[in-house]
Amino acid sequence: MAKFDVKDIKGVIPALITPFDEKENFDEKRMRNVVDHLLSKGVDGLYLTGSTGEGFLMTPDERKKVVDVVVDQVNGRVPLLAHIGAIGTKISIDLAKQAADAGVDAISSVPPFYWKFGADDVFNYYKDITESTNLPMIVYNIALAGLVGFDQVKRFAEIDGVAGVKYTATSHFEVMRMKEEIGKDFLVYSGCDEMAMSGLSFGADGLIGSFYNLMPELFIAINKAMNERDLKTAEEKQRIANIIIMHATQKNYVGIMKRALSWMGVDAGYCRSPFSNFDAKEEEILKNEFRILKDKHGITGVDFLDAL
Ligand code: MN9
Repeated sequence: MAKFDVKDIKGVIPALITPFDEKENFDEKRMRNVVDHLLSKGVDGLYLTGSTGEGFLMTPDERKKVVDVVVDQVNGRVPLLAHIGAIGTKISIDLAKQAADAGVDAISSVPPFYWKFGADDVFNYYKDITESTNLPMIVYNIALAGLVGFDQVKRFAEIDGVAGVKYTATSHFEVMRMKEEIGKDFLVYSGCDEMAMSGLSFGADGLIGSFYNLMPELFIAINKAMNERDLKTAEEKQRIANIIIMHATQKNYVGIMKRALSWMGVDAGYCRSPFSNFDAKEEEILKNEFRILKDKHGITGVDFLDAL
C-alpha cells in the first residue's frame, strides 16, 4: 500500500541507479546498500527504474524485482516513485499494477517513443495507464523520449490521477506557466540537475535527477537555500555541482557515479551494456581527473571528492 500523499513528495529525489554485478545481473545486495547510503544522506525520496536506473535495459520482470527490493529496503522511510514507462501500453499497465501492489507512492512514465505516435495516442496511453491503478501519475517529460509541449501536458493534467510532471526540459518559463495555468497543486519536479536552482526559483516543487545519487549533499543544500531565498548559497553550490556534472557528462556518467560511489565505500556495481564500464586503469584516470578538478576549482564539501 502506498504510504505517502503525492503532495508530500518534495525535495531532493535521486533517479536511483540500478547496480549490476560484473556479469550484468541485477545486484540486490549492492542495491540495498546504495538505498541505505542515500537515505543516510537525507534524500527525500527515490525514483526507480528511470533513465538513470537503466530501466529500458531491463526486462519487465527485472524492473519488478528492482521495485520489490527497493520498497522492501526503504520500508516506508521515504516516498517512492516507480517509472513504469514502456512503448506498449499493456507492458506499462502490467508494470504499473505491480508497482502499486509492491507499495510505491506514485508512478511515472515517459511518453511512448520510437514511432511517432499522434497526440491522441499519447494522451490515451497516459489515460489507460493512469486509470489502471489508484496511484498518482507523474508524466516524465524528457528529450530522450521526445518532449511533449505545454499544451499536451495541460491536456494530460485533465486525466483524473495525473498529478504532475517530471520536467527534464530547459524552458523554466513553462514551469511557471504550469503553476499559473494548470494549477498550483500540479506538481512539477525539475529534472535538469544543472538547472536545479533555476527550476526551484520558477516554482518547481522538487528535484528528480541523476546526480543526486552521487552528491545529494549539494542539492539538499541548494533546495534548502532556495526555500530560504538564500541565492548566494544556492549559486555557490550549483556552481560546484555543474563543474562536476559538466565533466562527468562527457563520458558514461551513470558508470562514473557507480564507480565514484565506491570511492566512498558504497559499491554501486556496474552498468549494463551497451553502456560501457571503467576498468581498473580507466578508473584511476577518472580519479585523477576529479582530483585535478577539485584542486583547480578549490572544491570543498563534496563527499566523493573528499574521499579521493
Ligand atoms: O531527468 C536526468 N536526465 C537523464 C533526469 O538521465 C537523461 C538528468 O538528471 C540528467 O542526467 C542531468 C545531467 O545532464 O541533468
